[in-house]
Amino acid sequence: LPADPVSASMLLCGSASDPINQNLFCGPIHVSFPSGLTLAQVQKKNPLVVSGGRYRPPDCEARHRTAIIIPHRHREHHLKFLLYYLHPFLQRQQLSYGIYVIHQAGNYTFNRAKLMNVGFREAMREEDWDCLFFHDVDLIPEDDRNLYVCDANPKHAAIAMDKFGYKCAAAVLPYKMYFGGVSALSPLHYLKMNGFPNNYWGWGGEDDDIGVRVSLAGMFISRPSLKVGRYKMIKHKLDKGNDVNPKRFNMLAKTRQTWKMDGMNTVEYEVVSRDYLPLYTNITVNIGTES
Ligand code: BGN
Repeated sequence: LPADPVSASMLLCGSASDPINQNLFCGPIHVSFPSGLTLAQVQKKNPLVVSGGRYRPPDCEARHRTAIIIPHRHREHHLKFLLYYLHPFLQRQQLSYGIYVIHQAGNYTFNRAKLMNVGFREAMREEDWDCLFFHDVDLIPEDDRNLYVCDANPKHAAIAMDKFGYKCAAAVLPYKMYFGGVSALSPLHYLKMNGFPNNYWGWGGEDDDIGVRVSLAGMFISRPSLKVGRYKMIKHKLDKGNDVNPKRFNMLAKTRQTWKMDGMNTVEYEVVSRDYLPLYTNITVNIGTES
């Protein structure tokens, strides 16, 4: 490819001689939920974010290209707060980024992991992202040092949540391995584990399945420190259309047999609409029903 004359002359973000890289990181972030916040206000505060929720640092060339994938239905209120915090947070990290909201059409039982598979395919179709953050809509990162870039292994970023008293989830849950909330995988990691399962309908277990896939595919889970991987969860009631999945224990017991036959290689869906909104790309998708 011919060199782009603009970017060729631009300094890599984070270079020692990059003057705007000084004092960007402030460590802990105070997270509260201002009442009356509107998307128009969020937009106004982020003038450099362009159509589809895309951004690139104006004065240096980003070292990383990160896509944020948010599975969604009926959580507009939470999405607004997440965007309010996430846009400035990602800009302080000098990332080139895009935010994708994958909205499940219809009222059939929610399927978080399948929506992530859709997000992966649709985001990669648009751009050569080097890292994907699979992000619950109700989790707000609370520390600027929590870098939204990929590691050599799949990363579990949401390791200390207020709902678990900011303790390591392994100390709170009845099992050691927790991979829920927010995780970061490179496209290679994602394809190596055949993506995520498509058949977990309703709440629970899909994140555990994903965690098991990581190790079945011969990878490890990397984590930030407890101090840095902190998240505040926006309080909410159990969602309609996302009942606890009673089959999750049986399904989890079979991940070793199923992971190669169910995942990115079998995902089927129909994109209903794709809208490049000011703060995010909204992909509404029909993912069918349980077979
Ligand atoms: C676990 C759920 C996860 C959920 C966490 C945190 C299951 C499967 C049986 C082990 N897993 O218990 O899906 O993210 O709680 O809420 O229910």
